[in-house]
Amino acid sequence: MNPQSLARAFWQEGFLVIEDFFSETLVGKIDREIRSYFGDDPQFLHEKEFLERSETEVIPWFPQNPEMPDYSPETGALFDLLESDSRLVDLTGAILGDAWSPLYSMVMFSRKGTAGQAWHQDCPPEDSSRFNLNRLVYTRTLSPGDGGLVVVVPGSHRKGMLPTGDTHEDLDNQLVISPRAGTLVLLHGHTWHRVTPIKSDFRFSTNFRACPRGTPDNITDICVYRNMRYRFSTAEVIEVR
Ligand SMILES: O=C(O)CCC(=O)C(=O)O
Ligand SMILES: [Fe+2]
Repeated sequence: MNPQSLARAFWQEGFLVIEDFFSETLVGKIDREIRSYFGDDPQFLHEKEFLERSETEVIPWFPQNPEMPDYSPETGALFDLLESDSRLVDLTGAILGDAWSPLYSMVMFSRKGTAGQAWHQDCPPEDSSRFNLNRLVYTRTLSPGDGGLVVVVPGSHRKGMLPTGDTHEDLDNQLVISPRAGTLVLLHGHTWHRVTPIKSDFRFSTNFRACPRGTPDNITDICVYRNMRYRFSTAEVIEVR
């Protein structure tokens, strides 16, 4: 693995997929931990208006954040093993440059029969130097028919604002990624992306977000959807599109 050539591919396409990046044994442990945390019937924490408008149904968990009431050091340490992998650290540095920082890690759980995640950009694209990097780890292999696939438009991190339109429609030039246990997906926050509806019993991803030097910590507070801009900190639709 050559971090420099992978970083070039990332900057060309706005995303990068590396299968078998993590061992099945390690992601298997993480997968069991996530299953036991959420149980069989987790409930949504997001506000009703967000769920209705956004066509995005995820339940977040922040397993490495000691300020969360459900924090456990043992569980946090397991997620640290993924994040501190030297290959991941080197690749992140090659992409973001020196003095990048981790933002936070988040597991996103979706229940069967839910919408997945509508087309979005994780943060507003007006300033191309202000963005987050998603470092997504998948701990189980999706089978055909499971849904929960990640769809991206290659090169769209350079195309500015996601166009308005239907929240889940197929877009020209979209590319569908079908993650397997151990796959790492690096995704620029301005790249247009979505997750297809969930047909399996549940679906989750683990995201170690990071950002370049000088990026404000609240870079992902405002998310751009095709029908709105939404601010999470105030649970508010700040623009209807
Ligand atoms: O869950 C996924 O696969 C994609 C998540 C996503 O859109 C994000 O973390 O910004
Ligand atoms: Fe996203």
